Amino acid sequence: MHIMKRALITLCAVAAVASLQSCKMKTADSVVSGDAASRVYVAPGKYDEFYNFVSGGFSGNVTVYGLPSGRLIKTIPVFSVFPENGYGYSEETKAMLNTTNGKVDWDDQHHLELSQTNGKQDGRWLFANANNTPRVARIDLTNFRTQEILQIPNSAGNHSSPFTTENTEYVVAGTRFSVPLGDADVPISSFKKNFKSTASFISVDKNSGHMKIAFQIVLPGMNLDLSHAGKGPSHDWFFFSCYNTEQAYTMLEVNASQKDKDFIVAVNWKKAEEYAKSGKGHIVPASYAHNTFDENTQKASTVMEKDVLTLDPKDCPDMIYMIPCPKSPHGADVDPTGEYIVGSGKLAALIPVFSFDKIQTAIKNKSFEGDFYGIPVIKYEAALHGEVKKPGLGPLHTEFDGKGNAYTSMFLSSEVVKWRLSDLQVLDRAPTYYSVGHIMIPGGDTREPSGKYLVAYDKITKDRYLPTGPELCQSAQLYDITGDKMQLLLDFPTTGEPHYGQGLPASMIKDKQVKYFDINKNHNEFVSMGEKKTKVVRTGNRVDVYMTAIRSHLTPDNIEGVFVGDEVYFHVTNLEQDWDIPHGFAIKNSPSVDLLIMPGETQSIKFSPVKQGIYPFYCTDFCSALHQEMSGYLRVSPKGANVPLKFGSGVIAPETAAK
Ligand code: K7E
Ligand code: CUA
Repeated sequence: MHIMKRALITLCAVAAVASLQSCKMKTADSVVSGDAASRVYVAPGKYDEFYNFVSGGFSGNVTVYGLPSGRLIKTIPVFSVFPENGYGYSEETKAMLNTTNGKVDWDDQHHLELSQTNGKQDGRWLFANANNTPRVARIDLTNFRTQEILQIPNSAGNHSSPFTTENTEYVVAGTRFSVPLGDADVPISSFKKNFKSTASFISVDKNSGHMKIAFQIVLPGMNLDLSHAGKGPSHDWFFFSCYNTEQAYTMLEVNASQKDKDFIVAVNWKKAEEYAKSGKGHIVPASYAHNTFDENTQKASTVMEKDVLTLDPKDCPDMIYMIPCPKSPHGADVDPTGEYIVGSGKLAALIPVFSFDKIQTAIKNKSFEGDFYGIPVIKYEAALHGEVKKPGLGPLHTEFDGKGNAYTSMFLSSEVVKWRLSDLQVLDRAPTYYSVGHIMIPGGDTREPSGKYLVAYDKITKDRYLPTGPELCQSAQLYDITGDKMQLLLDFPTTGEPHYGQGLPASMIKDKQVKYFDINKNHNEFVSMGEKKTKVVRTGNRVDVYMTAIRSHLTPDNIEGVFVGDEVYFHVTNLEQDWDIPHGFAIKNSPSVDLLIMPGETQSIKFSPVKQGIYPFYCTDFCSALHQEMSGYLRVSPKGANVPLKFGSGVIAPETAAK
């Protein structure tokens, strides 16, 4: 009762302030100053200054925008199939989506993190998390393709992921939903006893980028929410926010908001690493898929992993400490110096800022107020640098400009609040339209923020764009943060639900983009090295079509002798060796989608005809003036018909018929 009442009062207060705020916000027009347009204008033919990688939320994929223009330049398929280029449909990429539950074609993608060296962006890889079927992906920034996807066992709601340490030693994955280990079948009401949260540390190979779960720390049942690695002096540490330390398993809205404070979980990953190496861990059975795309064979394959090394804090003293943090913290963000750790209590009326120095002193002096399942809980005051008072309502996420300032998104009061790390004074506030989630400053979670722009990713847009029925777009908003006051410059709609984003100077990666794949290095087992090498091969009811594409024809373009019930694989090699000349491939009535084959690459699609007839196929990408001519016919005959296998271009020559 008491709790309900308190929740109600909070809600009323929030509503009152929110309505006040929204009255103020109606004057959106007036907040954009006269020269905003010229500051986001990127003239035709000119490049943007930054790449902005934006998580796709329930779209499962990642989108790439240019800043400051806000122009969408790319969708990178990661966890969801992508009909546009055949990702997840083609024989080469299907295995990327394998899991222990079969092929999972969708996910909820929240956070992105760029690889780092010495705490700075190095422009090598982009990591992405999947919440729903716990996975972490690695995207190569020379070709903007997903190279690797690693499933996370003993996890659910993989939310505090994929944040990285300063040299990308580890990418982390923490459980939002606690679950019993090993997929055990237990009553839900046995949460306290059986449910665990886990923090997985995934090692990343310095050269290849290959990921491996190095160790998994098993924690009491609670909800790990977000995380960030330490920097500089706090290099060895990782900080996770958590909520539901009440350990509720039903009606969390009320039951997980009872305590005044949850925790920031401080993990000394260097210590954990030592414990893992010195045999303090336990290797336990666990099955999870590890999918890798091999550039050489141009094909994804899956290895089913069999075990994982777990660490129990009980066996590993001095590895983990809890820091009380007010009211269901969400973001856990570390400033560029590595000294300040900002917790953002979603329901708190202040922002607590912790000091790494003080945390270390508190540990040394054992300034503890008790323990949580054996993990020492540091006294709040002993860890606290200070509190930002009355920052706004519903603090979620904080980024930094590298000039001693922090910016926190306020979900409930729909604003970004700028405050100073040293004295915790609020310096400026700018409205967002509306209900901002994450914010992003290029490099804003590294040692070296660029400090020029801030992008707010908004959950609700209401009246900001032309209405499109009940489903409205979500949106990003670009602010100039070079002056004392933040200045709104631009709105641009996003794909799916944008959560976190990453931004990096275009100069860091634009000149190392792969323009086409070297056909001489194409080791796809179904490559056709030239038109003369094209063929059609029958093996039982499997038919392999080795096809080439070059402006403006497909070879072979006539195929006969295929029957209902056959499994036909089209392996299309794009022979072009020129930038921006992909060819597409689609065949009539194919339930599978299009392929989009890059120059020098081979891609394959399976087609199982269920009816006799003539099936046209064609290039789907307008590649030349004669693109419309880039087509052919497949003849499908009834099962058992007396039609010999023939293929060719021009007239089908009898000598091409298979023996
Ligand atoms: Cu705040 Cu999933 Cu990072 Cu969204 S989370 S906003
Ligand atoms: Cu090739 Cu159109």
